[in-house]
Amino acid sequence: MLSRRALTLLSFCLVSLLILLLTAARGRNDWSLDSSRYKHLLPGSFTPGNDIVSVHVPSSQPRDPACAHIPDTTNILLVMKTGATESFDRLPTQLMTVLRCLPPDNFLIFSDMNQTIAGHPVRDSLDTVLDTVQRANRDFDLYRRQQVCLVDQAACNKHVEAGTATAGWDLDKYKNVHIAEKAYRLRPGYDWYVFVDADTYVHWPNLVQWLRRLDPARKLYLGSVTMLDNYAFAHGGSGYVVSQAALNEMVAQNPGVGNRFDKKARRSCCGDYVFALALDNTTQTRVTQSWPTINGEKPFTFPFKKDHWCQPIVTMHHMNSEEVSSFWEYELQRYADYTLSLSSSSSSSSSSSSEHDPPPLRIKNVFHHFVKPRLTSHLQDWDNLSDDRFYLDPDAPPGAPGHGRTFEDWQIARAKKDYLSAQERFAHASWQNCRDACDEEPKCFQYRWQDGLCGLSWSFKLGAPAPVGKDELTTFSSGWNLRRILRFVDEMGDCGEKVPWPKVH
Ligand SMILES: *[C@@H]1O[C@H](CO)[C@@H](O)[C@H](O)[C@H]1NC(C)=O
Ligand SMILES: *[C@@H]1O[C@H](CO)[C@@H](O)[C@H](O)[C@H]1NC(C)=O
Ligand SMILES: CC(=O)N[C@H]1CO[C@H](CO)[C@@H](O)[C@@H]1O
Repeated sequence: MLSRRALTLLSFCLVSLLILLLTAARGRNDWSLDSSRYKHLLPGSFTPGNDIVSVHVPSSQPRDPACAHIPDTTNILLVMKTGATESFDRLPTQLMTVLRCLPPDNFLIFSDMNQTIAGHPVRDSLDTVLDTVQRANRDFDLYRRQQVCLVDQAACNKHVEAGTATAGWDLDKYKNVHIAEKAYRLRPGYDWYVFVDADTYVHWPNLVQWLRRLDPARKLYLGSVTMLDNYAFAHGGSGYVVSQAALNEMVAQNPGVGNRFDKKARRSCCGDYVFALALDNTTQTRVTQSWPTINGEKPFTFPFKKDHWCQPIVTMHHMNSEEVSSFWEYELQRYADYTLSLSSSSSSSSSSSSEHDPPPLRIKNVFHHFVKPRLTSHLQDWDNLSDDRFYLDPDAPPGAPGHGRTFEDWQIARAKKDYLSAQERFAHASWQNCRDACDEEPKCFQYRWQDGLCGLSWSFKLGAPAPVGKDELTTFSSGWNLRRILRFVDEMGDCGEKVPWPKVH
């Protein structure tokens, strides 16, 4: 007779065996790794004298069912930047969703202090900034304060007079080049390095499909182009992708690159800009425009139109925890069907894994899931961000809408003043007139009116609630020309087979 203890032990062994068998079967069905891609990264093959390139071994962890749709990511390192004032607001959701499916070796989190979040290391990116730059520099007040905080950071920051958001921002610009340097030193063997913020959403299935088409042995720096002082760089919040070749040259062949740009960072506005200067200076690599696939907007602010429709989406920005979570749920729901249909056919190991790829998620899919069900013809106390053309009267007489308010210079610059039709001449006078002006203009998809300012838009976006108005004049009114939107959707059709990935020359 078996004792109770032996029985328990036996059933435990059986259950473990069953789980092992199940996960092994699942592992074969993953969108498979093409190991030939690693060959060109073997030491010495393209960067003579480089001693720190290591070859990566795919992890054999059992896969989480929520990750069944995530293709092999082991040649991509995700590097997420945050700050101690926000890390606990943003990272837990990222770790439960977008980061959940990455093997722990595949991502690094950098901040402005050493922390752990639910066991995940968060690394201080600033400890290597030159002493001469840190000392007597108000930008580093928050950095120093955080380190002596006896309890949680939220409690320590609560009674600080200046906003911690601006203090966090002042520190942020010193991080990017050091993060790039530290990330490459810690994990030198990846094809691609993807740098994002903690409120950036990364859509992995598309990222993997896109990067598979590109050669990491070329010096590449991909992102959404922003201009500063006539210099083009990749916007950090949208995220930027740097190839092995570019980062290797910048870091491995330029020891101390972070410190060389500390003083420049102090005089600059932004870390993403300083990163671009450092990369350019050390490797002569300039940004390749990858917008709108790399994107600074999110589902509720996307300006849908021809250039925001068939394109696949890889990143979105300003996503709070709730938005990250809802997009993740959508992602799981969308790929559930593909995963099922793939699991029977993909067991033969084919190197052209692209034929097993699910169709990429395009911007229009985001419209259909998140925006279309929410559009109505008219909303009060709502700002739909209509700002392509304005109608306004800067000299509105007493009693007329817009009297006494100030218009911003950029609004006046975008105002139509000449050749006004009868309709347009009074578009600023009420939301109904503004709506009629939109209906009259063939390219207008939506309008917004408030206090003598009528805005029309050549794209459609959902927007956000506006401050509640005191009366009809101060109330924000927004509306959509639904007929025109549906006709556009119809005309664009299913976008065809060809996927407009960003052009990388
Ligand atoms: C953070 O941790 C790293 C690695 O353990 C260490 O080198 C560094 O000095 C720490 N930074 C601070 C400010 O304690
Ligand atoms: C890089 O910066 C250094 C100064 O730090 C400057 O002397 C050099 O000319 C720059 N190189 C390039 C290629 O811009
Ligand atoms: C909520 C929101 O983003 N509102 C924006 C609406 O558009 C105006 C310009 O037309 C911006 O100033 C607001 O910030």
